[in-house]
Amino acid sequence: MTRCATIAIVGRPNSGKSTLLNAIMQMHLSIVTAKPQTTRKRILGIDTTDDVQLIFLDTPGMLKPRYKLQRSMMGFVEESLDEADIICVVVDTKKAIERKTVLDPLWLEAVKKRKRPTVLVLNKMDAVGIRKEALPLMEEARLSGMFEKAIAISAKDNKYVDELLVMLRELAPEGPFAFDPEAASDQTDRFFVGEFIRESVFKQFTEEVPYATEVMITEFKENPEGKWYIGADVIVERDNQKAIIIGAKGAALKKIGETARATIEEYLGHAVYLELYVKVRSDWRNDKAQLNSMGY
Ligand SMILES: Nc1nc2c(ncn2[C@@H]2O[C@H](COP(=O)(O)OP(=O)(O)OP(=O)(O)O)[C@@H](O)[C@H]2O)c(=O)[nH]1
Ligand SMILES: [Mg+2]
Repeated sequence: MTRCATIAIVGRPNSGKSTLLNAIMQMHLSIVTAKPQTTRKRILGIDTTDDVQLIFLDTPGMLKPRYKLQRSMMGFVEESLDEADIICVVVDTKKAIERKTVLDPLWLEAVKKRKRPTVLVLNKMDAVGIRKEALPLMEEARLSGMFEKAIAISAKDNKYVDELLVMLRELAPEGPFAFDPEAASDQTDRFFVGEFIRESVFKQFTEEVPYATEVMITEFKENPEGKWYIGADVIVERDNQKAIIIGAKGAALKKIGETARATIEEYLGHAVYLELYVKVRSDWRNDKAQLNSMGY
């Protein structure tokens, strides 16, 4: 009999959820940056080992939404929690030690009310000087009665990720596979390519620009003879942001393209010709129709 579980990966922004998904998948599936609120949609990754299939849903970091985009992002979290057989809460351990508690109001109620087997993942243990400092958090977690299991890991260094997988496989209920065992995701190459371009923008700019940027793939042509052609709109909210993205003599945009192209080519296993157009759509983050057209 096979086993199959959908696992929602949730937690604060920047706690390392996407890094964990990538460590599990052993590939760059979900974009990672040093900035919070990198992930905006639900990213699905499938790990099939022998007779157990784990379907991971990486989600945007939980926060109190201030604009419509964030409201939609939190909608993806809620949907993922509803779908999940198992919930994985990822915590930045160093920050939890500073806060002196692992129970975080940003996710506590949303996780509790689902009443699903929940695993606490104390992440970024490599950044915790003295490992013993995490013990009170473990004890607090145990006493809360909220968690089936708890584990201390470093997603970045791929430490104890295998042990976490063993835990999750044991918790997985019996049932048929939901996906082809060879599949890594249900999302399209187009989607991931857009994400890689957004990642490149997040990495290159500070402050508001990355948050005001969205990417839409406009053309995706596979070419059996040579390079594939990919055209994308890089959408910002204001003219001054457009000027920043383009940079002097187009230098900034060129760099965005070069960084993104390297990631895209590695992902697709194919050389691509990437063309980026910068467009202004004023206040798209608060515009329902615009957000809908972007899949939010
Ligand atoms: N030191 C350390 N840093 C980590 C670890 N895991 C993730 N990070 C870093 O934390 C930052 C955020 O990582 P992400 O994986 O993007 O975090 P996230 O929870 O997906 O963030 P959002 O998508 O914004 O909610 C990046 O700079 C990662 O390199 C870890 O185990 N140790
Ligand atoms: Mg993320």
